[in-house]
Amino acid sequence: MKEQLNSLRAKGISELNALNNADQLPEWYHRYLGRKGELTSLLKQLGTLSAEERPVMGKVINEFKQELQVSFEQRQQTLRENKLNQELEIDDLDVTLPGRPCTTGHLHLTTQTLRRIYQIFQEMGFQVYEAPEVETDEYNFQLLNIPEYHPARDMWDTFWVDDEVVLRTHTSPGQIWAMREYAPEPIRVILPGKCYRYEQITPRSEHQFYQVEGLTIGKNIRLTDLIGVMSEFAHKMYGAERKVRIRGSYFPFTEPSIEIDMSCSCEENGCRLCKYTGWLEVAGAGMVHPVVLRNGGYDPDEWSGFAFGMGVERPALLKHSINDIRYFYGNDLRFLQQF
Ligand code: FA5
Repeated sequence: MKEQLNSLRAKGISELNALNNADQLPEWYHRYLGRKGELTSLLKQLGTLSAEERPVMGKVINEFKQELQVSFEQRQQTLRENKLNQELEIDDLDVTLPGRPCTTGHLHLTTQTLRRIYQIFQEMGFQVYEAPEVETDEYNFQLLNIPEYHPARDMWDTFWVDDEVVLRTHTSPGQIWAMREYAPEPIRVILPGKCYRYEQITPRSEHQFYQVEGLTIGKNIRLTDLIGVMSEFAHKMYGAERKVRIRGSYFPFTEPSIEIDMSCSCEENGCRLCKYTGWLEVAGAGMVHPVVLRNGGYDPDEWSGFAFGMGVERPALLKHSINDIRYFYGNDLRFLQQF
């Protein structure tokens, strides 16, 4: 058995030293030190020895096992170091090179525009009020004086969740939420939020966009107050040189109703964005309809108010001379990084 052991040692160590790749190590380990390896089969033969020889040979085999184990670990270490050195040579890694700079992110143009709008209206005494993004038919239409089957529903191409629930098509239902919370006190709020419409995507229209609604309720509020607030907003947002145009319009929840246009950044030369008219509609507005005042809990004989609903992306288009609203949701960093 001693001879067997000596030849196994010589063979094991020479094979171990001949390995030149760390991937070959597990196979060597199984062959010599594994549960079914050559050393284990030698240990199994101990039972055939006499009682005096058995402890002596057992000790020799254990010492041999430890020797193989240590040799294995040393070889493993050497091969791993060789492999690392080879990789470093091949990769030609220069650890002294400076790292690539990380660019810091910034607010999306829509958020920047929203914050500027908040700031301007805050300076005029408006508070921000948030209303739900998923609405009922009742709030999105009926309480705004748009009953079922009313032809004015065609003004808003609607995403229906079910027969009763819609993704809000405008921020105007927030008027009812605010009135029902504040009645019978005066109100001066803006209601920002995302709106959804099942409509054709074009350079000026998205199916998902932001609006900021404004609502003022008080005694003796007039249309001239609305025009004053909108003109102040336009001049603070775009500068005094930008022209504002007021047109008569129709909304079921305001009477009278108007629409507010801004002169386009193409400076009346005409472009796709303004459909070559030189003007872009940015808001609908008007005096709150008596039916809506009543639905909100205010007596129309005593109270009056104005409301407006403006887009957010369209004012940003005008401010930065961008000619297509689709860039806002395209997530193209070459566009976003410019702002
Ligand atoms: C309304 O949504 C009314 N609720 C506005 C209103 C509020 C009137 C209060 C009276 C009183 P309109 O559909 O015109 O109106 O939309 C208002 C503004 O939202 C538009 O002027 C435009 O700036 C923006 N807007 C509307 N549709 C889109 C769209 N598809 N993509 C981008 N912006 C849009």
